[in-house]
Amino acid sequence: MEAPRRVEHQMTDKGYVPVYTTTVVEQPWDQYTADDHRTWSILFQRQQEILKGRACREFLENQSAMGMSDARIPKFEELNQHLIKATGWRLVAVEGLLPELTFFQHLMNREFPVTWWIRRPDQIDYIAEPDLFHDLFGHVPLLMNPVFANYMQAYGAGGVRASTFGNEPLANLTRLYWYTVEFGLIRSEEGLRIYGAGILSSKGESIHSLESAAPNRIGFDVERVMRTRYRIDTFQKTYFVIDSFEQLFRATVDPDFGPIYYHLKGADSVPAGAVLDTDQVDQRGSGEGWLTDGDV
Ligand code: HBI
Ligand code: FE
Repeated sequence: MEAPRRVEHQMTDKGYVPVYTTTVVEQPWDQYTADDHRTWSILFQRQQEILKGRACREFLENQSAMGMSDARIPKFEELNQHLIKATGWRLVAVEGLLPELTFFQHLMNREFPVTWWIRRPDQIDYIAEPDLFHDLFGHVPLLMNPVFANYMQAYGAGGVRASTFGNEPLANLTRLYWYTVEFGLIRSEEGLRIYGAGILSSKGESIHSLESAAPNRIGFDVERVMRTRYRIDTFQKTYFVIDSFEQLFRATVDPDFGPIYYHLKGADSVPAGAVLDTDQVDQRGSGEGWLTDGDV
């Protein structure tokens, strides 16, 4: 078998562009260098510290239940034993970003694609694309939770369906993923907590999302979320807050996605930082530090 590649964004004459790959590979665990394990270890320890009292209980409990630790980069096979038992999900190793439909098909089949390679030491604080740390540390623990696991599968199935409906439903669905799976907050008895993997794998945003006065924090509404634009290169201007994973699952599965797209068809999209009259506002952001370039 060919050695897995490390597929990253590439600089071209049109700027920095994402490169897609569809291959599923074996995790080449023996190829990780001492630097790779050290990067994992540094990031793991740093986030563990920050996420106490910030990440939702389901994330923290399942992370230790799976046996993830700072000692070394985990072996997917070992994690899979826990995951398969808990929810029937399974990790598959990939070389980088997948095309949307391929990504949705994996989710629909309860397979979570995890990038096999980890960022370089000079990328510790920021990398544009998903790497091993983001995918594994950020996304995988919650796949142990049965309700969240069902949401992810339903999302994938919705995505496969949406890909036959055209670009608008796909954009709507991508926004839903962004504002829930990647940047979602959840209310709990102990207070507001993080469940979105994009936040959980970022030192700065873990603090910003919960404690900063700058962003909006708005109650989750599936159609509102699907209309809301976003940008990927700065902290979010708005976070959407769910009450429970059941709410997430219900909102996206009961109505099916079909009627929602029909209802949304042609509806104006909403700028990332906007607050609407119909919003349930937990915090109206001060807007401090918001970038105004670009269309969001
Ligand atoms: N591919 N490997 C990988 N990981 C992702 O998170 C991912 C992807 N391809 C597409 C994608 N995410 C997004 O389009 C989601 O919004 C669905
Ligand atoms: Fe992600």
